[in-house]
Amino acid sequence: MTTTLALVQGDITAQSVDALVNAANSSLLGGGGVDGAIHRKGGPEILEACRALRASHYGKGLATGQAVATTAGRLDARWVIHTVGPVYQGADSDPSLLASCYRESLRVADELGARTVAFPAISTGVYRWPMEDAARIAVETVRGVGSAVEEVRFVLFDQRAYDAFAACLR
Ligand code: AR6
Repeated sequence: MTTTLALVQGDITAQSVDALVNAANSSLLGGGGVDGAIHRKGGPEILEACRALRASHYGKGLATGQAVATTAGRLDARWVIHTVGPVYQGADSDPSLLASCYRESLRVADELGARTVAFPAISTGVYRWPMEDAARIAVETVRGVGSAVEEVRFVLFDQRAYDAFAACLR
């Protein structure tokens, strides 16, 4: 089955999907940007689930490029898939780690049986990955993954991000 790629400009926490992807950090204990918005709107159940995951599996933190799911709390979704994007480091950056976030998130989504998945533009905020490059990596990776997910929805916060993703989809 082919996965449909959709683009929306807006707030990822307002999406109604099976799974929302969170641009988290390795602590899994929250932060700013998308992460802050997801925890604020989803409520304390998500943080509780993250703490439990840390205690059981990720005492040293979730590695960059990996993904793990929790409840979505009060969000209009069944799961939040937390993934840790790479911090942009200019020429020393490793695009395969950013690609891995999309691939691993979709692998987790498949395991869960999620049919609709919303992604933010991972690593393009606090982690400073240039938007055009991040958009290309995101679109190419999702297109290349064989997943049972029916719809991947990229939810872009502003016009510039939307335009960058739209250019890659054309
Ligand atoms: N919905 C959709 N996109 C958003 C939203 C939202 N509500 N809020 C911000 N964005 P960032 P990162 C966009 O910083 O770069 C956190 O503190 C934003 O404009 O959320 O992967 C974590 O805890 C940008 O384009 O994630 C980590 O420490 C994109 O989402 C660190 O930030 C990603 O920005 C992760 O940094």
